[in-house]
Amino acid sequence: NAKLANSSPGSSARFRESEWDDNVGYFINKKLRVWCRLHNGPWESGQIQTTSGEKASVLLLDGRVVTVPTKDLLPANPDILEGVDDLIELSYLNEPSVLHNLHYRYSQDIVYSKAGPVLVAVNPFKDVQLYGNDFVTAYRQKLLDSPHVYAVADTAYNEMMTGIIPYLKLFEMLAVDLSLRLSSHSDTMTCCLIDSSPLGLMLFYCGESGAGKTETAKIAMQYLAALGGGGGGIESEVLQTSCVLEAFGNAKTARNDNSSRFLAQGERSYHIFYQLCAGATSDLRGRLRLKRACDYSYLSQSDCLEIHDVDDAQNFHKLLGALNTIRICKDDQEHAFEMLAAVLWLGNISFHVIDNENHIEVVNFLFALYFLVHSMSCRKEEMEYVDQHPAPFYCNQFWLIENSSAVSFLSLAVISAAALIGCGTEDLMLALSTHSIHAGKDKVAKRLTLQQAIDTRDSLAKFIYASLFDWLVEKINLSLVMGKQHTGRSISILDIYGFESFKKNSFEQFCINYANERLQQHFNRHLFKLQQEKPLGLISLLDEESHFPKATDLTFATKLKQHLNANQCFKGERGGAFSVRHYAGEVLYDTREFLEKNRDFLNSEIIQLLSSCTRRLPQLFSSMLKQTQKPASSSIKLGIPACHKHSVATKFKGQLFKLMQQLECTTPHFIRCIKPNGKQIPGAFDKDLVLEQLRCCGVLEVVRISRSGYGFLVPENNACQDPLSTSVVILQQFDILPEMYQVGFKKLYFRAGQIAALEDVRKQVLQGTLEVQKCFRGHRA
Ligand code: AOV
Ligand code: MG
Repeated sequence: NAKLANSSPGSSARFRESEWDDNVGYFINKKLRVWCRLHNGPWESGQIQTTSGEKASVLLLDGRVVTVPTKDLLPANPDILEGVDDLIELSYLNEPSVLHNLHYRYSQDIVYSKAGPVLVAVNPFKDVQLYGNDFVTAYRQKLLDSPHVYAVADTAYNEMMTGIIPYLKLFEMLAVDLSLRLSSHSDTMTCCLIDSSPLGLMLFYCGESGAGKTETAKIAMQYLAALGGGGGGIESEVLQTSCVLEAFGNAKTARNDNSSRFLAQGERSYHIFYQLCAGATSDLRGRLRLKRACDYSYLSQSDCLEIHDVDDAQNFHKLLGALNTIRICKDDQEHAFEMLAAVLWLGNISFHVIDNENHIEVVNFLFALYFLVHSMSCRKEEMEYVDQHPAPFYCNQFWLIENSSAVSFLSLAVISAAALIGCGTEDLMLALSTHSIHAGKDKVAKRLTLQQAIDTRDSLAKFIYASLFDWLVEKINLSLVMGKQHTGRSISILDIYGFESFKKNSFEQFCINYANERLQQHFNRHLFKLQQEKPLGLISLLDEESHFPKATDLTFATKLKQHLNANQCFKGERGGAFSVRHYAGEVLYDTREFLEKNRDFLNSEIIQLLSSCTRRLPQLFSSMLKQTQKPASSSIKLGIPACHKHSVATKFKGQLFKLMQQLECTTPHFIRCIKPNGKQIPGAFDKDLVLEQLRCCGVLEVVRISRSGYGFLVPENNACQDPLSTSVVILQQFDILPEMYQVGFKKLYFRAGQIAALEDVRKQVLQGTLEVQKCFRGHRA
């Protein structure tokens, strides 16, 4: 067993430092390569020329000779190890060596490497010649064995087919993250996991935003689809699902043009909105009353309507193709588009304040227009409506008359939204502008304030979109399994949003990073047997505060400080901010809008409205809601009788909990995606950025641990030169009785059960080492 007491220099990372000290002389004599750091700058490759005391003179690759303290030298790997497939094959596992190996491979377009059991994928940001049928065949027939997503998918597939673990359904679960920006006033994130029963096996992608998780997941799907026969069957349907899910679930962000969400200035909402606006046929446009993307306030406010090199219209046609392939019928497609158009039109509904208590009514320009154009023929109530409005309101109308395209779409907002969801214009306006209060036995309608009305409108839009997504996912899953024979086995692919840390971080980043934190914990537990870290409890505090009517973002910030300041990972900051030390780094969050984004309650008027709608989907959505809904007294406190959906964070946490449970009963295969530069460009390899990611996600630890074998279990002074003697020393050290093993020429033979005992000790020792490393990391951070 090569792992057992490997005696080559530097074989155990724990002894690296001391071995290096012993070996400096060796490196000098042999003129071997070293890593050398000048003034704490980047590590450079060189050769030691001479040493004197604590200093060494080093010949760098570019011909310079520099003098550096020996503490700024590290051993470099011999040329023969240049670009090895698996990082654990390196003799020296110091950071510059690991980085160099990845960089060396990357510069030759070899984007995959192994780190023990983990596949490391470095995003090429360009097409690399590593995919396609020839590669699939080569990996399937084991003609190629270099690290690749195909290889991981192949292992997973073989495990599934040989039935090592009970699998349930093929492609049953795809995890899709979904968040939604609809207006600058209240954006909220929902997370949606495609539901499934317990699973067997999972390909598990992690990495920062833009690191390549989604692309890599798709590549794995391609491989699995090709194994399944390729042509026409469920396999190609499965591939088409990503086109649909991405259209509805992904957006352009600052970090990634195809990220699974939206955000601020320069970012977009979900692709599907732009695709629909750009690609719908004139027939469909007519039926949906559709305008251009720039005419919709939900889409136009972030000043970003197009993505470089992306043709939304063309993608819409691809989407239609995909929907057909996965047998979403034309009727259902039309229903879905109606809901999308309704969401867009809802965003254009505006309100104007009618009294000094900030009460509003819905702006319906059509009345004013009628009045101005057909003043003689307008109805009595329209006359009254116009009469009641203050002068500034009229000025706007005149402007609108001149600008006729603006007139037509603004006046159409309420009417179009109402027509698309299938309710009366008046009913929609009423539901958006009033709520009823019980006064004794009677119900009295009371006007909403401007903020309440905006929140109501946006939460309706978000509810429609989120329900649409759930519905679509269910349709896809149903369609995929329909008429298919079940093997009862499955491979699942989990692709989530990556860790994010921006200049300004809000509730969305908190949820995203929280999810990543939980998944990282799973990784740690699985590979390092680390205990779960104690949760912060921040979400419970957020929920408590969200239910409290007088709470503000500042009271929330204060509450956090009061309750969490003792926690090492938490720090209260000035101006209502706080920071959390995540596994991937410290993130500063701004509490502004946390409460509002978390609430996301649906007004009971709105639910009533939806259930009275004549179109099929709104009805369905409201009945879906009623099934999950619990009456809660706390929501009454908000001022509007709200139907208590769970708070966003609680819902999110619940979904994550369910996911974690599912993860626990699977055999995971981890794929770590690495972003080589922050500019999304090919060729650039920012070593610091890469190192940070390797460190944060535990890849370096995995390498060291996978490589460590059992050698480190013996105290250094007991170490023998030859592997077999060292092995025997280890066994004696841990009281493995001589009758329990036999020593061969090259191998040790154990009686049943003995290796497990040894393995336990190894894990315990490693765990101790890791805890120390973690503490160290924490301090540095
Ligand atoms: P993510 O899933 O990790 O981010 P993506 O998978 O969307 O990131 O990758 C971002 C971009 O990197 C893609 O749009 C491609 O341009 C490029 N890319 C990634 N992998 C490859 C590859 N193997 N070959 C070529 N190009 C690639 V996020 O969902 O934002 O966390 O939320
Ligand atoms: Mg993604």
